[in-house]
Amino acid sequence: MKKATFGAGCFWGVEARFRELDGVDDAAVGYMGGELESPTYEQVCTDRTGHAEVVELIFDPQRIDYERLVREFFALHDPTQLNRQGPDFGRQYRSVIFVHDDEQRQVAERIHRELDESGRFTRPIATAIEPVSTFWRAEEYHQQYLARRGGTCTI
Ligand code: MHO
Repeated sequence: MKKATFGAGCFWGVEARFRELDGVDDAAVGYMGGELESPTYEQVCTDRTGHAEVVELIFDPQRIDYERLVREFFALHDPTQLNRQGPDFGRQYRSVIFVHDDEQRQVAERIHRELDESGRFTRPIATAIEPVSTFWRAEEYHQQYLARRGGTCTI
């Protein structure tokens, strides 16, 4: 089993989308990439802690490879929006891939470059590629939020 971590706006919808994939055995939402230890949702929402809302995936590389996850990531949000995703504004909604090792970094950079050069988007890809740091698991009511409450997300 391996881990992958992505930020692509409001984490409710991102978690729901990744959970649908065969080979993704578990997913949890949380915060990464900021200064404060053990941040709360309210703190992250102020855009002062530097964290992004992220989804941490546990996947089986025999059944789904990292490249496929990165392609799904780019497809499920608009990676050209800087510090924003749809109606949600702030650094906490930034588009970011937190890479766990060099191999993940190479795949993420290659697909980022490929998409930038493809002409598929009229604006440059704003997605940051950052080294993984502490995953602060979000409050339980945010876990599988859409599955439990019904409804959809804006992305
Ligand atoms: N605009 C969304 C953001 C939620 S997401 C967990 C809402 O407040 O409903 O950041």
